[in-house]
Amino acid sequence: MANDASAVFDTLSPAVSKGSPADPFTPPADSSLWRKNFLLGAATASYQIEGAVNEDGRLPSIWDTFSAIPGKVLAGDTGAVACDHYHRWEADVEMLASLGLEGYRLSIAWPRVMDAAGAPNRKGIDFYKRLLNRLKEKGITTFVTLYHWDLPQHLEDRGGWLNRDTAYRFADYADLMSCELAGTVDAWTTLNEPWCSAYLGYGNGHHAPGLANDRFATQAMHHLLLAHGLAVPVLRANDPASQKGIVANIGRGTADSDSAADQRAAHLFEVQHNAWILDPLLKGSYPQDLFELWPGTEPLVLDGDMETISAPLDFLGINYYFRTNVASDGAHGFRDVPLEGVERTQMGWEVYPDGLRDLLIGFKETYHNLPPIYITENGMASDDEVTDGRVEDTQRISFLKRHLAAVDQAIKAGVDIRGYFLWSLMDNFEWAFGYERRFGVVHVDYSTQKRTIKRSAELVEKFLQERKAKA
Ligand code: IFM
Repeated sequence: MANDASAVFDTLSPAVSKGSPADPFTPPADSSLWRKNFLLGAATASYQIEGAVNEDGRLPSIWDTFSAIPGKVLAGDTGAVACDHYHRWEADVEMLASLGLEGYRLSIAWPRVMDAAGAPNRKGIDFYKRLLNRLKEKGITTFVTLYHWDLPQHLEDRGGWLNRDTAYRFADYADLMSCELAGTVDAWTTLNEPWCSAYLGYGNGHHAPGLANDRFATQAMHHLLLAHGLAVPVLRANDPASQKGIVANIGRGTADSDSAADQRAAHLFEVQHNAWILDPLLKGSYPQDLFELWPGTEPLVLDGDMETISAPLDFLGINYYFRTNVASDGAHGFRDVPLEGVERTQMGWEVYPDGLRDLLIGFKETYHNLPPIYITENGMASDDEVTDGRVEDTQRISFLKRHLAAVDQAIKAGVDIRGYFLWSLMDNFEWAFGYERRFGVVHVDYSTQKRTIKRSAELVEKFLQERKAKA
């Protein structure tokens, strides 16, 4: 692309490149972010922040089980306490509102709201009712994810996402939640990042439940997408006023050389990361190239499944973090070739805003029925520390600004993008990396649960105030 987001950032914000504290965040005057209907919010997920895993009838989830196995999570961390949000939710909502954030994306813990027989757990449901009602009182737009990876363990014991029945249990859960919470949810998302649930959970075992088999991954993906497809009409029937969508993490793959083999490898990378999810949702079929990469792994698909999965969506949530440079592995696949001398985050992920823009524009070209898009997660981890009561998260400020510039460029290229959620509102349990990796715009001291607003959050707040003043 001629239009390089990093270059735009450097020209428009020389103060940032030079490390000046002036105002390294506020977008340029012509940015679409100034539109007052461009939603700016923050996101979290139940297992990553709630804690209280044994309270009020919550059942164990696959992440309770997985994180208890030595060696699965860095430093043996678990989500048992996390940010103690289950008890501190009122103060956390005050904090969110005080930052002027307009949207909040949260997830419901399935094992908190239903017992093993599928009956409602009133105490768990009431927690989310109180939380969502308070968010509504504060005028905050609510995006609620039904599944952000905390599958009830009793369902995993019966095969989890390898068992087709789990998709039907998910539709029952969606039915219960949308009956109970209708009117407090602006947008429902069925699943967060099915790629992670299927591939990291069943394909390489880095996430719960920790199974490692490509055939498992494709079957788990099919049942996850089926669960989504079964839930959408249920949500539509019970809560017609809300929007319904799904959230996909997307990855940019670039080729290490101009060779046809490396170009093909980059294509296969994006098939595995993006088309595997987006094709069934938006075209009603799996990309055949996936099965070149993983021969013999075609999932069992029953008549009517693909129609169920590809029913129209009101929006598509996109989570983007980094790109991967790849080369041919000499056979049918790709291998990572990490680039040297590029900017990286605490996760080791390359900072590459152009990838977000290019993928979004590419999706618009590939999928003629692409629904409106929300960037439901974007952000970075850094080794943030509180010094004299402050957290100067300079790299994050620059990261956010550059990625928002990439979003603006995609909008200007014609992609219908309606909002952006920071990942994350606060530091939290980063899955296999435990508490070491800090993604929040608010710092959490896990020994005291003290929250400290980072500089990035202050600057987002300042921008939102300016935007409000102009409206
Ligand atoms: O923390 C996760 C989140 O749960 C899902 N998307 C990616 C984030 C950062 O790894």
